Amino acid sequence: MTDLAALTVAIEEGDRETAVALTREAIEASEDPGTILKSMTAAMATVGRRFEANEIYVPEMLVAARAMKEATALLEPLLVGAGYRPDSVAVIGTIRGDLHDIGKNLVGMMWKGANIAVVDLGTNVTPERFVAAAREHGARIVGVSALLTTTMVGMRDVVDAVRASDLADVRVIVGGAAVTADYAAQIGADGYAANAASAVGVARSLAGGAQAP
Ligand code: B12
Repeated sequence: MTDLAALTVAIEEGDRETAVALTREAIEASEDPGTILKSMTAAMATVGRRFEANEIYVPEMLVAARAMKEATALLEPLLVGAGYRPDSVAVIGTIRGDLHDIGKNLVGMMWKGANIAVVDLGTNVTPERFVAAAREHGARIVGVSALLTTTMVGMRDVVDAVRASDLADVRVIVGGAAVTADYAAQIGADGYAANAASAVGVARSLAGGAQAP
């Protein structure tokens, strides 16, 4: 059995090599991907707490995030699964001014795993780009991520831009550590999910069985 506690520590310490090796080992040992993922996200929670307590600074947070990204990339094929046939399309991105993308990437992976085609716009995405990409790809879902209290206010602009466009069937789902269900309701978003697993149910119910073009 893989030492998943050691995986958590490796990510916290930004030890990419160990994090990747332990993730490979866990996958080869057929550990449940959800359990592996939990041990990774636990590391990010600790890193956040330590940053807040001024025990670590941005560089340490950055190396931890890099270790996390490399390790989660190995999990993607397992989370997405084989025989992927999309039945709706989502565009997803991190809001303008915000560079955090780990949570957004996980939501994208879970959506792909749920047969939703995902167009990932990356980070620092303007409302106009969300709308243009949704139109271009015939998306039913626009997923917006924000991790900062200073950037989450921009989510309202995405909702407003979608409403002001000709995309009447597009539903906006918001999430990210800074966002709450109350805030989502306040800005008029159609959906909110606190984590990548619950984002699947929310997207499915809002996509309403629309077919990919
Ligand atoms: C890693 C990290 C970084 C990395 C990001 C690297 C990367 N590629 O993402 C780096 C070092 C770059 C960084 C920079 C900064 N960071 Co930072 N960062 C973090 C940290 C430690 C972890 C975030 C993370 O990846 N979590 C793990 C993922 C899995 O969780 P998640 O993002 O919340 O996503 C889940 C849910 O929220 C949800 N979700 C997420 N997105 C979406 C989208 C949709 C549509 C849905 C439905 C759901 C959903 O599902 C996800 C999976 O379950 C957090 C602390 C924390 N606990 O959040 C601070 C944190 C977010 N950062 C913080 C700060 C202050 C900063 C900086 C301003 C620091 C600085 N002084 O420069 C900069 C800002 C840079 C910028 N312009 O964006 C603060 C924010 C405070 C606030 N409330 O505004 C935090 C909370 C740390 C703290 N406790 O103070 N950071």
